[in-house]
Amino acid sequence: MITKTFDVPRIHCDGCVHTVTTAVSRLSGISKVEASFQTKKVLVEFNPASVDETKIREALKSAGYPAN
Ligand SMILES: [Cu+2]
Repeated sequence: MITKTFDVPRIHCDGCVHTVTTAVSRLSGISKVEASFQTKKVLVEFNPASVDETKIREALKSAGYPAN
């Protein structure tokens, strides 16, 4: 497993946290998603054999929350 933290400045409330968590969790190979509106960060634990950073960034972007 790889753990990676993304900076996602558009996260500003629990609704955003829910949207982002759902969008990333939908990908296969994701074992943990922890989003926070206080820090505007999304921690993702994933299996690099199934998914990669690019796919996670695409999922965030298409949900309306592009990562820096
Ligand atoms: Cu929000």
